[in-house]
Amino acid sequence: MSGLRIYGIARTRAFRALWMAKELGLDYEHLPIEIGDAGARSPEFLAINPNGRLPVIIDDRFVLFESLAITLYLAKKHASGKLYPATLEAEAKAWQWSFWAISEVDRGVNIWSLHAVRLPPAERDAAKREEALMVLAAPFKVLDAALAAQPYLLGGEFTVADLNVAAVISRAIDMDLSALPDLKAWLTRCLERPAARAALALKSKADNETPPEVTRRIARINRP
Ligand SMILES: N[C@@H](CCC(=O)N[C@@H](CS)C(=O)NCC(=O)O)C(=O)O
Repeated sequence: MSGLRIYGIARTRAFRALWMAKELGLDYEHLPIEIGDAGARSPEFLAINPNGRLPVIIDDRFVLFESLAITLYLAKKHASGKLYPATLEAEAKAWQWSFWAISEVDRGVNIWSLHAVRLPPAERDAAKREEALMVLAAPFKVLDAALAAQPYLLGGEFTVADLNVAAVISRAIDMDLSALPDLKAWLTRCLERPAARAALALKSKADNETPPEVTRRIARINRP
């Protein structure tokens, strides 16, 4: 046992850490904590992550929050020179794509999926869905163009940069991506990896078991 604990139900951004742990073949404990007062905002959890959000990991006694900081840390610790780039420049490119994913596309994909897939049909807001698609249009074109030139974000091999961006936009696989063929092919390729499929199975199970009131809460607490 590596002493790694991953907190957060797989429906949340904990999916990203779970995918990385599976990609690396790590032995870990998954604590499928729920959002809100029953889980991530309980006094015990706030003592670990004062943000009250998921995911967080404890690796032996090292505590880390922010999903993509977690994946970068795990990749660097366990797969330097493989999943984690060996050169300074390639490492910086992995950071570039990771920060890009969080700042440019994370929120839009989340809002789109709530109002296209996850909320009960009668509660989906078409205006929010359309606005999310408008916000995503320009960055998705950038991603599509980057992937027209090479099969993966840093070149010929799958790395933490691909895992981070593909994990952040994984719910976009349900969008009509026909105008973005290189993005679509790359996202499909990434999500078909055995580690991704195993993590996605956990995510789908958690999605299917999520009561509508939790999904409503997620839609309510989404920051504007
Ligand atoms: N930037 C953070 C965002 C974390 C986040 O917002 N997590 C959501 C679940 S996916 C959460 O815990 N929401 C519950 C809340 O804010 O009360 C990360 O990537 O880890």
